Amino acid sequence: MRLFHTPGSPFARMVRVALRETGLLGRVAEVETTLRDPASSLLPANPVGRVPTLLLADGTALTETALILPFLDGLGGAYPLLPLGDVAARAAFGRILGMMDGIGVWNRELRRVPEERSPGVIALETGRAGRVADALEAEIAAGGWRLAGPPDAARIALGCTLGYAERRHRAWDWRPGRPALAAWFDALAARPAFQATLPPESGL
Ligand SMILES: N[C@@H](CCC(=O)N[C@@H](CS)C(=O)NCC(=O)O)C(=O)O
Repeated sequence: MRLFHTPGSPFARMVRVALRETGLLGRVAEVETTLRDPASSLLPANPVGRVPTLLLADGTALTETALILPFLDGLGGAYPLLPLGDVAARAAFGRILGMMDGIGVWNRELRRVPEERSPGVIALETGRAGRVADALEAEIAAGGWRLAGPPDAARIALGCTLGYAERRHRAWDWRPGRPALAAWFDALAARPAFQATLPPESGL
């Protein structure tokens, strides 16, 4: 199997962290690719052209993080990323994916030339990210989101989302007023799987 990724993608990083945490990395070759590029090595495998894309041995291209992580669970890793029947774990994972989607939209706006940016979109996504972060701060301060043992899909997704904000979307200063979330993130980010997949810093 081959995992197409780019070093800056928070979604691809979720899969890369999961492969390391579950001990499945030896079964998947990580292939760095390019995005929004007609010559991308990814396009012959997946016309959608997005990462993460997991290319299976029979040529099937599995895309979407929310589909790839459950597929990895079927490979018999060290522990389940999304335990079967655990609706709360899926809800938590889905919420973080929604948060990351919104930050991605916000980041895309900021990469436009200033006169093409939509203040309305930026305000909407700033509000969405802040709302979710505030909910997380309250939950963690109340003892939720414990970091005992290796992280499940939701924890991996949240670590990669905040890691994206730290290094590739610094327009969002998420730490002030959220000490529990900040301490939680710092503890998770110290894990070897996160350290091995740090995204490059961008100018934003
Ligand atoms: N919903 C997708 C989002 C993946 C995604 O947006 N990937 C970005 C990189 S972070 C991408 O490949 N963008 C290329 C493009 O939009 O052409 C998932 O969860 O995997």
